[in-house]
Formats: sequence, C-alpha cells, structure tokens
Amino acid sequence: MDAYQGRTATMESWARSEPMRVVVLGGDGYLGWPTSLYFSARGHRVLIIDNFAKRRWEAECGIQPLCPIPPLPERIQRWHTPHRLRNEIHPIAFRRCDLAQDYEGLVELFQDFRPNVLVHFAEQPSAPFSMKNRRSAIETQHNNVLGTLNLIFAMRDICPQAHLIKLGTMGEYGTPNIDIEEGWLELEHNGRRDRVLYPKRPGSLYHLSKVHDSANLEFACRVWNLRVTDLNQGVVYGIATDEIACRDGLHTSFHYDAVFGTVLNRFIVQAVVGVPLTLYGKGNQVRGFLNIRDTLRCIELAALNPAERGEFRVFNQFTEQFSMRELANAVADVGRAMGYAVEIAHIENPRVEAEEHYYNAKHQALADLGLTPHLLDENTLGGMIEAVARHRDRIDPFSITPNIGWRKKPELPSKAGQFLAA
Ligand code: USQ
Repeated sequence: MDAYQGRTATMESWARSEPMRVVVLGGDGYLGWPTSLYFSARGHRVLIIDNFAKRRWEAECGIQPLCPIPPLPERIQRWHTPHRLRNEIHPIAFRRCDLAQDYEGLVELFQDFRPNVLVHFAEQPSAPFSMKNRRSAIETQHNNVLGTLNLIFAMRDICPQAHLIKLGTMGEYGTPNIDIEEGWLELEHNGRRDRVLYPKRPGSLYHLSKVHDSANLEFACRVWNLRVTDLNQGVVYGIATDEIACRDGLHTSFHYDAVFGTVLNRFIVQAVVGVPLTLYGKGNQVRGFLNIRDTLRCIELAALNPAERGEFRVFNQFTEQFSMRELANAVADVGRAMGYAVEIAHIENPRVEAEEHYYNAKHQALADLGLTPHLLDENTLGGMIEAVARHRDRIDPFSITPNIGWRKKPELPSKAGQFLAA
C-alpha cells in the first residue's frame, strides 16, 4: 500500500523513515533552490524541474541577483560533492521542462519519478513585472495559470495520490475591511449557511494569476479528488538558510531591484549602499512577513501532514505583520547603530494600493502543525546587513528606483494612434 494514502498521526515518523519523492517545480529560484537543498539534506529524493524563465526575465529587465548564481547543474554538483563522499544523500536530479508548454515532457517525468510530493514555485513571482506592459501581463498569466493547469492534469492522470503544495500569496486577499481567514469563509446569507472560498481582491495581475490558480486547484480537488495545500505566503525576507550557509557557492537568487526584490530585502540593500529607503506612499500599508528559513519549515510541515484526498487546504504562511513604515524604521535603527548613514524617503507610490487600511490575517494552521517562527529582530536585521555588505561591490544602485507604474497609460500602436488622431 502507498504509505501516502492517508494523513495519519504517524505521518511524520513514516516520512522520516521513508524518503519522500519530492518534485520541486521552479527549483532554480529564490525559494525553490533552498527548498530543494532542505529536502535533500533530510534524506529525501528530490527532482528539480525548471525552465530558467526567471533568468530570461532578469536579462530582459537588465538586472541580476545580488550574488552570482552559477548554472543549475553546477550548483547541484557543488551541493553533491562533499555529501556524496559520505554517502549521506540521494543525488538531486534535474530536468529542464516548461510546465506551460511541454505537457508530454511533464507526464514522462512524473511516470519516471513517481512523486508523492510536488512543491510548486514555478511561477512568474513579481507584481511589478506583471504590470510592466500587456506582454508581460499575458506572459505572467500564461506561465502561471496554464503551467498550473498542466500540472493538475498530469497529477490527475499519473500520480493522483501525490500531494501538491502550491505557493500562493497573501496578496490574493488584498486588504479587505474584515478579518482574513485561511482560504475559506463561513457565511450566512438569507438564513442559510455555507463555506465558500474567501473573496479575493488582489493588487496586481501577478497576484491575480494566483487567484486563478487557487480556483483551478479547488476545482481539481472537488472534481478529481486531488489533494492540495495552497500556501498563501506573505513577503519573504532573508539571504541564507542552514544549507546555503554551510558552504560557499550555494547562494540563492536574492533580488533587491525594483522588479523582483521584495520590500525588506530591498531596504537592507539600500541601507548598505547608502540609497534612501524607498517607502512607497504613506508607508502605512501592512503585510504579513516571514523569514526564508520559516518558508522551508512550513513546506516541510505541509509535506509531513498532507491534505486528504479531495481536500483543498489553505494555510496563510506568514509569522508576523508590519507596516512598511515600521520596517523602514527598524532597518534604519539597526543600520545606523552599525555605522551606516541610513535615510528614509517617501516616494510617490508606483502601485495602486490602500495606504491606510484594516489588516488582521489569521495564520494559525502552520503554528498548530508545529511551526516555531524565526521572528524579526535586531540580530536578524544586523545579520542580513552584514551578509549583503559582503557583496556590496555587486549592488547596482540604478536598478533600485521603481520604473514600473500601475497607472501608466499604454502607448497606442501607431496605426490606431493615427486612426484616432484622424
Ligand atoms: N514597498 C515599498 N517600497 C519598496 C518596495 C515595496 O514601500 O521599495 C511596499 C509595496 O508598495 C507593498 C509592500 O511594500 O505595499 C510589499 O511589496 P513587495 O514588493 O515586497 O511585495 P509584493 O509585490 O506584494 O510581492 C511579494 C513577492 C510575491 C509574494 C508577495 C507576498 O514578490 O511573490 O507573493 O510578496 S504578499 O505581499 O503578501 O502578497
């Protein structure tokens, strides 16, 4: 019998004794790479699937991660070398495959590898990229929505027992004026009660792509009996994990630019390089945050405690919430104490988002499974500043200024322009 057929109290001990067969989709990225190492270090069999679209988008935007990132086969080789000598891990396998374009390739990979866990990061992850222009919006939704659709069809036909752990985002909910529940809302209407997917009001076409994914995944659970955990993740910060820190050359793809950099990672780099911290608008926007190390533990907890067949389970994956102003002040305080001249600049908000709003998002499910969070404190901020300062020479200050606006009017194509002007 497939030991993965049901969630049981002994799941964690089973998974510890029997290696899981984990596919990491998007294993070359900021979170996919450390997740692959994390599962590998714990004795699981890992297959990375990636199409390197993120590297192409970086090149298109003229930006680079903070640390040089060697080609994936080379990174994997660096990870293997000392471990293999001691025969401690199963080698990480890698196959290039584009989820949205190569359904047959995906099916073959699943037939060969027979996964019981799939961790899905293989999505265009940037809100600004999705708002750049029509082409990048379509590319975002094509890559994300069609890739996830291919994935659930391949699961339905090849590995319906497997557990899909899908990275969603807290940004799917937006900033509603009521408490944010974990994916589902109990409601009463005209005297009748029901449980419905929580209403979504996302703030970018990237976040919206994940709303579409969530709807498709819930359908796949309800109609095809798949099992899915949708991790609605907050903003991740951090540059290192235990596996990455253990050896040189295993860096992850840490961004600080205005396209792929998330806010706290950007503030840290800005503090180091002496650029005023770019607080968008009033800075009273509130978001949920988590340390990159907690991302890995959350995924492990989801894998060790899988959803039931037919269950679409949603966890809100963040550990604490801050306003952007609070974050900027915290970085400035720590940076100044370390001798950096840190300034904060309120700049015009390039996004369309509420700058004053209610925010109370539940995040109990992962704590109930045993998450012990790494909370943000002076030591964490100081450690990030020190780590970034080691790569100071590679920081490109020109990539920090936001140059993509949510409101920007599209230029009319010349023929239409002439027609309208006529
Ligand atoms: N912000 C600033 N200054 C900056 C950059 C951002 O004030 O220099 C503000 C934004 O206006 C926004 C907040 O910080 O209010 C968060 O922005 P972000 O760029 O850190 O995060 P976001 O675009 O929402 O997306 C990021 C990840 C995405 C993930 C999401 C989680 O790129 O993949 O899904 O965080 S969440 O924000 O909870 O939706």
